[in-house]
Order: sequence, then C-alpha cells, then structure tokens
Amino acid sequence: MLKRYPAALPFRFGGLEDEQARYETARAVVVPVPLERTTTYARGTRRGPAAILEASRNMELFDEELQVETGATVGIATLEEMDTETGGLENILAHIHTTVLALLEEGKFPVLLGGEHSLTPPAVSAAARKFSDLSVLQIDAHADLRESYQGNPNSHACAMRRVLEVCPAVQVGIRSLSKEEATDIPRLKTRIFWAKDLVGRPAAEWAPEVVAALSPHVYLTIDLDAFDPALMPATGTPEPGGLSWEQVTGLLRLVGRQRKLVALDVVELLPTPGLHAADFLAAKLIYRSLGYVFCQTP
Ligand SMILES: [Mn+2]
Repeated sequence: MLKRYPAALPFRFGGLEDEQARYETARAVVVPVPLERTTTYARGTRRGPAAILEASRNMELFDEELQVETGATVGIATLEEMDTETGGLENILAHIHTTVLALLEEGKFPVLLGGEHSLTPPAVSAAARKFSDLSVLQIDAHADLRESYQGNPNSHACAMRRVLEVCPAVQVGIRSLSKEEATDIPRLKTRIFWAKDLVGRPAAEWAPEVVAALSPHVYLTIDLDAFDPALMPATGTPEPGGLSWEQVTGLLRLVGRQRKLVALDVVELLPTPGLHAADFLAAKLIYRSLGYVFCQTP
C-alpha cells in the first residue's frame, strides 16, 4: 500500500494556502526583486528573495505578540520573481516603478523583497504619485546619500539621495557615511537618528520622536544591515554597532499605530550557508510588520 505524505508547502510567502494567497482578495502582495547590479563588497543578494520566501515557509503563522494569524487575516499574495537580468538597470528600475504603481492603484500593499537597495527609489516615486504627503522611513546602517557612486547615480549607495528628490525621509540606525554625505545632510530634507544615540536604549525612549518626524503616509525601507551584525551577519556591507530586534520591532509597532504605511521593502539580505537564522529574521520581520499595519487594535 502506498504511504501518503503531506504535500509540500507552496513556494510563496508564508507557504500560505491558496485561499489566503489569492491575489484578488489579498491586501498585501509580495514582489521578489532579485536585483544585483551595483553591489560593491560581498555579492549574492540576488538570492535574497528566494531565501526569504524559503524561510517564511517555516514560520509559525500565528503571531504570538499580536495574537492573530496575520496571513489569514490580511491575505498575502506572492508574485513571480521579477526579471532583473534582462536589459539595463534603468529599464529594470522603470519596471519596478510601474509594478508598484499598478499594485497601489489596485489597493494593494506592496512588499518588495531585495535584492539591492537601488530598488527603493522607483518604488518610492510610485508611492509618491499616489500619496502626495508621503515620507520615507529608512532603517539602515548606511546613509546612502551619495550624489553618485562609481559614476552611477542609481547605485545602492545613492538610494536615499534619489529618494530625497521625491519626498522627505527619516533615517534610523545610521553609522556609516562619507565626509561629503555628512557635509550635505544639513541642507537635505532628512532627519537622521544615529545608531550611536540609539544603541542600548529601548525603542520606547526614542521611537515617538522618529514617528513625530514622519508625514501621515509612510513608505518603509529596511536595509537589513541596520541590525547589529551579531544578529544579522548575512549582508553585503555589515557595520558593527547596530540595532536590536526589539528596537526595530518596537519602532515599527508605533509607526503602524500612528501612521499609514503604504508599502515596504526589505533589502540587502545576502543568504549565507549556515546562517539561516538571518533569512528567518528577515521573513519574520516582514510578517510582523504586516501584522503591525493590518492587525493592531488601537
Ligand atoms: Mn542601504
């Protein structure tokens, strides 16, 4: 007699069942963007989206903090991995822009999985077309404020400089930048919360000040190197002295309560053999964030 095995979970965010992942009814839509064109140190972030999806299939779908099954409550669809190999970088960025805009027009909450940080500006510019009072909350080790890097204004190192051409920003966890960036900051539409001022302090002490600096509609971009590398070693450009899980989730909990998040991206995961805890952190961070957006009772 044939032994019956359970079917493998579908390869989509959370491994959700068809009903909870149906595009038509899902409020959140995951877009895997394995972009890797301008990385400058360790390479491999193109494998980031697949690693996050794989880890997410092993998550408990009940959120113990929010006491809710976020996937079932929200509905989370997962699109096919975007083609980031064909054509020039500018074409790919344009495709990211039109994809995010189309999702927002259909009332969806886009969740972009990177891939390198250069995917953020075209997504932000799409959100800014829909929400005129948009600001960007960036959680990152690096300021990413260079005017141009290695001759490329679309480099990952310029992501936030491009964002500031569209809307203001609040940057949290910053601990690495060039002299030129530091010189430019006072005249840019940005507010910086330096890692050195946050490390060791619970979010409750400083998160209200971050939230107060944000406009009503917020695009969230999380560069995973914002976390301390002891916790998140799997990034291409790690920096010591980073944020904790409790600090980041504490901040996002408050943002979810007090502002309208309209889209998010999680970028720069560099999947590393043996360090699957990092992939899992990224997956749970996304799931928890969706819970903060859709499942918090005020
Ligand atoms: Mn970055």
